[in-house]
Amino acid sequence: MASNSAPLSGGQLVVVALRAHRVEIAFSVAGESYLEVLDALYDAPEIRLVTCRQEGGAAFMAEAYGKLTGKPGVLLVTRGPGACNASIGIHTAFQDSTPMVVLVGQVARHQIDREAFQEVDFRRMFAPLAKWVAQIDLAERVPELMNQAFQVATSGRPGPVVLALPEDMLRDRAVAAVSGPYQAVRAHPGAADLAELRRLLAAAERPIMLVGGGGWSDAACHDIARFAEASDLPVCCSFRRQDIVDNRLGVFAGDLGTGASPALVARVKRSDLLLAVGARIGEITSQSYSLLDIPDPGKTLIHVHPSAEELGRVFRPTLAIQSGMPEFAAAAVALRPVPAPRWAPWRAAVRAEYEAGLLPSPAASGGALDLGRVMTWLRDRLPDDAIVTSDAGNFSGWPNRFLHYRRPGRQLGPTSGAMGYGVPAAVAAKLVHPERIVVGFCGDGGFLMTGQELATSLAEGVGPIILLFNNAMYGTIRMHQERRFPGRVVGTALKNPDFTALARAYGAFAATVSRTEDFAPAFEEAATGNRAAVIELAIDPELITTRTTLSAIRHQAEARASAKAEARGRKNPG
Ligand SMILES: Cc1ncc(C[n+]2csc(CCOP(=O)(O)OP(=O)(O)O)c2C)c(N)n1
Ligand SMILES: [Mg+2]
Repeated sequence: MASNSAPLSGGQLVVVALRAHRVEIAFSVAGESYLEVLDALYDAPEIRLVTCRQEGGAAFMAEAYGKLTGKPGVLLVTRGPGACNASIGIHTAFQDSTPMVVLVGQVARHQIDREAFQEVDFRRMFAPLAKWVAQIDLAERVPELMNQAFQVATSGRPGPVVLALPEDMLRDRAVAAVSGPYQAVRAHPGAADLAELRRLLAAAERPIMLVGGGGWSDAACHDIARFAEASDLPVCCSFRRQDIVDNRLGVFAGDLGTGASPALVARVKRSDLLLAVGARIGEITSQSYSLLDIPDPGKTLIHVHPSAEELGRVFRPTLAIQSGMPEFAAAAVALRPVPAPRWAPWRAAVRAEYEAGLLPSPAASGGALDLGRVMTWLRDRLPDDAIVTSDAGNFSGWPNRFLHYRRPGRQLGPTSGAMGYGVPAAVAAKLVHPERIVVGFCGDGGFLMTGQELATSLAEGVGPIILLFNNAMYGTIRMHQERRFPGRVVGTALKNPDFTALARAYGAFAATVSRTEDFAPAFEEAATGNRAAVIELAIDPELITTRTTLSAIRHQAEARASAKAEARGRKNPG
């Protein structure tokens, strides 16, 4: 507890609280509404203030920091416009269960409700986007509410907290005792829960574990993998959570993302017991709620989640266990393994299908730039501690399907599906681990949403490697368009700038790769330099997913449409 007898300004108290909660880094775009906080940071060089170029990028950096470290990502933005730009990262932190503390400047208290300059009622604006929103109206309450913000952001199901800071409150002076650091509160599984889990598991024929969600430490990941191995339990993971269980282990079965393997989806449907640990079993992971029936899942469902509110929310579990991930994983690994489980052939078959999926699909192979071969090379090249970040878009199917994730390496991707995540997340990851290789995957669409944060990366002297998949379109949406409205392309074609010239203008290393054999040398050159690098991959637009082509999708849609028309014609002849 740090007590100060001399009065401090509200802004200084905010920074004293940041220190008390052991904040090492904060991401910001400056604003005149919180000058007092900035000025107090001038005297706190131990907090690295990263000056970003747009609040969306800054918010994604704070989110990626939270996802990577488990500690709240701290974001400082100005009132209305700053908060609006930042909202995408706050929404992502909410959907992705990432701890984050957002400090937003606010108009002076005596001007509130006049629609003063840039005034927004942040409680209303962020109500459905954040885990908690508050405004600090009294300087003496800064320590209390900052403490509450860090507690709420990290406890139970982690998430983003927004604190509005009226500018006159930041100027007020107060004597206040600041306490910290926060202590994240998490539930533990009970002995009866664990005994019931073991009993249900022992009775199963075709069990499968699904790991996902936030709040996993490296130790918890290690423990849950050992638990799976001890009972020979196949483990899949939820959307963009592939780094929880080492993908090279014989128990790992793949991911339930947007490009999930049809074989894995079929296995999860056929399983008689699903042990979901940490995953919400959201829309993407549940393959549009098709994996399980609602509300009765139609199989034994054991759902372990840090939040009581999530358990039984959509699916009614046979056994619900409220627990933090480290607490559950430690208890699971201490359980007596189920003896000689009868599902060994089931686990082996699931794994064999995953391994078969690592062979590139014929429809998406060959060509001057063979992405299957590029990804296979990268899988072998990346060290164990590499951090892979991803934007949202169809290109992400390539790293998701072909790379091997594991701790301490990480996969940082927006389960919210927010475009623009890849570059800022890579910058944030490289700030945390400058000694590691950080590779950020982006499409041409997503890159131009937040690619300006390359400037931040150059300014901070950190060099992630950005792989830019340029197919001159919003490919994901074009794919959906061809499925629903074949041949009617609208709003999805992109006319791009010269990406390598753009990257060089930022001071980054840049190269364009259009042949398989040119990828490795370009990557090695990027990896040996210590500045940001952009490798543009000239993608054949036909290669719309890792499994099929754009024309195949269009032809299937046309065939479906004509079969439907024919059926209609038979019903109403003449
Ligand atoms: C911020 C945001 N805007 C729009 C979308 C809808 N959306 C999803 S994927 C996508 C296209 C992505 O294009 P690109 O980055 O080029 O990747 P590609 O799909 O072509 O590989 C769009 C527009 C989104 N998910 N997020
Ligand atoms: Mg694209």
